[in-house]
Amino acid sequence: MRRSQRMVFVILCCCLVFLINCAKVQKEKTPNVSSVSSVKPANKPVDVVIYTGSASWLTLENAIDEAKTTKKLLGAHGITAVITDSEEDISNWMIETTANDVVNICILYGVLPTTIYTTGNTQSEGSIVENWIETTDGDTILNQGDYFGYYSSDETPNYKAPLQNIMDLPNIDINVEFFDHLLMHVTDSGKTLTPSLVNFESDRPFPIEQLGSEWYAEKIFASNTGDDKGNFADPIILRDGNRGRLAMVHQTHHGDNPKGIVTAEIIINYLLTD
Ligand SMILES: [Ca+2]
Ligand SMILES: [Ca+2]
Ligand SMILES: [Ca+2]
Repeated sequence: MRRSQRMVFVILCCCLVFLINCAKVQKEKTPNVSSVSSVKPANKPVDVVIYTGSASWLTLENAIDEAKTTKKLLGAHGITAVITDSEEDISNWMIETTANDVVNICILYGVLPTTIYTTGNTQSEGSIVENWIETTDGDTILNQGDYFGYYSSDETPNYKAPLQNIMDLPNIDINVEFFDHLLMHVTDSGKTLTPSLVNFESDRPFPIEQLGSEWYAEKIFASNTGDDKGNFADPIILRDGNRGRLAMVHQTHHGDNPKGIVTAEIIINYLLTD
């Protein structure tokens, strides 16, 4: 072989090696579609998020235990739930699931994260949580322990205004001064939908007669009369016309209640049934 022919041969060999290497790298960069999609199924947001960053009227340890119980029972029914102590997770997920045509549920333990409702009641309108429940998704805040929204996650008391601002009912008041230890009797709906619910003393039973505008008692699981005609109820699901919901479940002052199980039953047998 002449010197010039050898040079051409060497150059061709180099080009061939280069192209083979390029092909290899390209192949390695190509994602395995089936394995990616099996890890994140269609990027669907989770159904239920449970906030355990802080709690009021139950210890944080107790709240985490109840959260784990709820998550485990939901998981057994194919309902996805995430437990998080991150306020940012709550707001990001809430923005993601606002008006997505799916019922989503946020479980709180007596404390409202500042990321979805600012401290100091400066958001009488337009908070992330109010926007979230004002669509026809049927999205639901489910509160356990202290009066819904009474404390903010930075430990500032917001008192009764969050409930008033979020419901757009300026006088709504759970009458904290008068109704500690009010006995709740399980209703027929409660017996059917929440078999783990037993009669108990509620410290913040919801005063049904104060409902106004389009809010109504969608489902009463226990009340002071044991039926839908009582003046006070807990657990209860309140609904804003055909929009979102507030559920109050075992609003008790360190009460020894089956909070995690009853919450799971309400979600499985009522809110996310189908
Ligand atoms: Ca939604
Ligand atoms: Ca509003
Ligand atoms: Ca408002």
